[in-house]
Order: sequence, then structure tokens, then C-alpha cells
Amino acid sequence: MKKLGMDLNSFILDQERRYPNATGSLSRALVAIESAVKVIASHVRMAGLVDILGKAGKTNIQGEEVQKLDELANNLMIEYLSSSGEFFALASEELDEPIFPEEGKDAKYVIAFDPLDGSSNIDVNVSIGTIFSIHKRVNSDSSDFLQEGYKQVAAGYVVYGSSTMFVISTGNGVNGFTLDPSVGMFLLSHQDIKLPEKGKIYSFNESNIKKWEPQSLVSYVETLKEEGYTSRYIGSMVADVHRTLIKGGVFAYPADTKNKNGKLRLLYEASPMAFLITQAGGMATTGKEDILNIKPTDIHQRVPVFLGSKKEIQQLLSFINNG
Ligand code: P6P
Repeated sequence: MKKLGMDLNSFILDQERRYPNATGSLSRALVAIESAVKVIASHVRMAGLVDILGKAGKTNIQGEEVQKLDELANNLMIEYLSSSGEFFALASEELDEPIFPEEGKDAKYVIAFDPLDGSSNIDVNVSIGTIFSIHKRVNSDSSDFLQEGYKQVAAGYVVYGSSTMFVISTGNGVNGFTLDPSVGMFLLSHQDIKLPEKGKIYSFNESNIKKWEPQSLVSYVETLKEEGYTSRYIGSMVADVHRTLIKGGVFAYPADTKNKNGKLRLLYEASPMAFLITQAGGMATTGKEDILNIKPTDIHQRVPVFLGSKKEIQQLLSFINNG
């Protein structure tokens, strides 16, 4: 049913009606994330004015301490997610260890997030994003974060780009909501997103080409060039994955001689993005195994990432397996 223009909160409640036994806990959890990212978005939009308002770590013209944007985003996520009472534990790219909010003692979920991925791009006004991954509470300790990606209850990201978009899946496909700043609501703009079977874009940081492992990736990329693909690499995962979700093709951050497991984190980058891409009909692999099947061993572990349209990923795997 066409629901374009429906606001995110109504959409979340509409999805909840699919589950007669739903308690509303996941809905409230998602609404808490929505509130946090709306505030983050307002600060991201002001980032260019920090020089006037005061550099991070200094005071602004009101004499207030100006926080670095990624620290601010992390604090806002912790504040909103904790006070919602819907999360037993929070793991963040910015925190060495998970935190267990007082308000979440009876909560059903745990959440891992990257509060502001790609924040090094803020100074040059390149799109950045927030990524999150929600799992069920199982053992009531940190091991609840070490569940395979296919067990995610929900995953999503917010891309702070030419517009602010909230992209989410709870396991029934992928939907995108665009923020209408005039009313402060995310409105459904991309319903039931599906990746094209094949794209025309490859997205690798080719400056690392000599270090890539396996080196068969070099001939894979050369083949794509011969097939007429174009290169797009923004260097902000949320932006590169968002483009791949919409237009298809392949995004990758391979392992290399310097980074044996690549650069991207499993729990709050690779796994949620793999969930979304897979839900939208694409594939996501480390080159050796499906990202969603990995049993994590550490909340900050890194994995090689290849994700995108089926054609490009299957072609990649044949290059890797045939050497
Ligand atoms: P490189 C941003 O710093 C980030 O973590 C991801 O958002 C992005 O995909 C990657 O690193 C870019 O890394 O080495 O290509 O600059």
C-alpha cells in the first residue's frame, strides 16, 4: 500500500500492528533514536558556524564549552537512549566498554551505534552519518553484543547530506524517511527500497590498491573498469553505502597488508549495513563469509567489507575464490 509521506512515528506504530503480541517496546526504542538524531542533525547543520560560535574544546560567544561534534553526538545518543528505558546496554564507537543505563534494567534490547561516522569530513561539508544496530537482550551482559548480524531486530542509519534521511529495516524490507525541517518530521520518501540487480558504480579507496589482500581484487576492479563502471568514493561509509543502496554497484573496504581485518567495525558499521543491503536484495560479505553470519568476538572488531548488488558481489567472490 502506498504510504509515501507518512511520518516515521506513524510508520513505526503501523509496523507494530503486524505483531499482535508487541508490547510497543521496539517502537519506543526507535522513537528514542529518532529524537536523538533530530538533535544531532540540528548541530551538524550548524557545524560550519562553529568557527563563529567557538572551536570545539573552546568556548563560544556565549562563553559555553563547544564540544567536538562526534562527542556531542555520542552524548546525545547516550542521553536519549538511556532515558527511553528501552535499552539494557549501549555500545558505542566512542566508548571502550558498553554502558548499562539505570533506566534500562528491565529493557528487552541492546544497541550498538556509531554516533557520527565519517566525522573527519565535517570540516569540508561532506555527508556524514549515524549508524545503529539493535539486538535482543539474551544473557544480560556484554555478550549480548556478540550475536550474529542475522539476529538483528532492527538496523538503520541517518545520513546528514543534502537532506537528512533516516533509513531503517526491522526485517520487513528497507524504508527511507526524509526530514522536513519545517515541521521537524521524518516523512516516508523511499518506500520498500530494492537494490538494482546490477549497478554501474564501484566504490573502493584505490590509493590502497598495492596493499589490498587478496590481490585478485586488483583484477576485479580492472574488469569493472573494462565493463564501463565509474568510480565514486566519498570516504564516508554512510554516504557510500546510501548511494549503493539507491543506485546499486559495489562498496568495499578490503583488508590490506596494514589492516589485516580492514578498517570498518563489525558491530556498528558492517553488520547493520549488511542487514540493510541484504533486506534490500543485495549481498554483504567479508570475501570469505557472509557478514551477517559472523559470530563477533569483540565489540570493536574490524572486518573486510564488500557489499552491494548481487551481480557485482557474485563476480567479486568468483575472483577471490579463483585467485
Ligand atoms: P579511508 C570514515 O573515517 C570511515 O570510518 C568510514 O566512514 C569510511 O568508509 C572509511 O573510514 C574511509 O576510510 O581510509 O578510505 O579514508
